[in-house]
Amino acid sequence: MYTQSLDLAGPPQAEADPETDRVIHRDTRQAAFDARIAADAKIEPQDWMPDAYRKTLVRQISQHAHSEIIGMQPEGNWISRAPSLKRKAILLAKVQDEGGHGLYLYSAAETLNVSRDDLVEALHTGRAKYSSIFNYPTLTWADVGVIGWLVDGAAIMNQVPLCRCSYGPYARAMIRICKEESFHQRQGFDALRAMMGGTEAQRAMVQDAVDRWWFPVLMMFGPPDAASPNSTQTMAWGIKRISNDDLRQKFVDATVEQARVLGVTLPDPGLQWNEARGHYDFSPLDWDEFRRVLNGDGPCNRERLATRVRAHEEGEWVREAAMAHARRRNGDDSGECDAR
Ligand code: FAQ
Repeated sequence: MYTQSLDLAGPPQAEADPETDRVIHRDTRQAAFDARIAADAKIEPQDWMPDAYRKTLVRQISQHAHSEIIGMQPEGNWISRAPSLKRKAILLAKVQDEGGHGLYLYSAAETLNVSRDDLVEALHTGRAKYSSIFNYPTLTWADVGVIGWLVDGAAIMNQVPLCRCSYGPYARAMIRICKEESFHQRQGFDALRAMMGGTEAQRAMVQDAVDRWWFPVLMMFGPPDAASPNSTQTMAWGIKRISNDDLRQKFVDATVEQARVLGVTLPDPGLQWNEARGHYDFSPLDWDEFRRVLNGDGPCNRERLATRVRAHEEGEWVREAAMAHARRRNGDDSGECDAR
């Protein structure tokens, strides 16, 4: 058990210079923080942390939360058109899970002294990012399977190391999220396998979806390490554990065999086993496209944001009702109910 007492410098000196005192105090706290990071221990909300560490966590966790919430849209689009009751029930549960992930993550971000309203406002005004991948359209039912197989597959590859993140609330949220993401990945693979065992037209539909999603999925891992401004510091802080490029490579290596089992071709003529490296080589990605999508110019950016803002506005009455209920339960609302 550790407490803030770790951070306290001894009793104040009678003649202490407040400026020097503040510096020493800060140095002691910084040293305690550094020691915890070096020992691979968790930082908890009540612990002192450098402002930059807090800011980075708020950025990454909130972007992650926004991605989960916006990520409900591409698949949500297919709930009413799922090909069977079973697929519909599975998809409903999955999309609902993504909403839940957003809520765990907003809660984790709130432990860093930011308000959820401010985070949501940053998303709605375009100040905060969310994952590039959710700005691509779902044109056929096969896209839903491919999102499960490849998008959730990439998300798991990225998120399993985050279960060891140095910030306790984020790490714990990720453990739960990763368990659910593996179900998501498997249901996507299962839906695609069913289609690949179907008609020629169904197989062509799956191949077309794989062709459209493969490269955008590889960009989910972020820019190359050499062009990733945040990686060095976030890795030194134990937030990120594996670099963007290394995760991308792990994902490619794992996915090639899955594509073979499924019977689809990954759309990259440069994809080949490199004996010397012990990894698959793959073609360079189109980072101009990535930048365009991040700057709001992807195929669906405007639609995704407009849908999110509309849902938020239409949900105003639900938030009001929940607040009224909470006030009543706390006994600070003397208003009578119309009906009991
Ligand atoms: N899209 O210096 P780095 C999911 C930004 S959840 C948009 O390398 P960092 C589940 C980055 O923010 C998917 N922006 O940054 C699901 C930074 O911008 P800033 C989301 C991107 O943070 C499945 C700038 O570029 N997962 O799929 C992207 O060290 C199905 C420079 O980049 C997470 O968020 C991108 N792809 O590394 C839901 C996981 N890549 O803020 C529904 C947690 C980079 O400096 C359906 N996040 N940027 O202006 C992370 O692991 C990291 O934040 C990275 C980026 C790896 C995404």
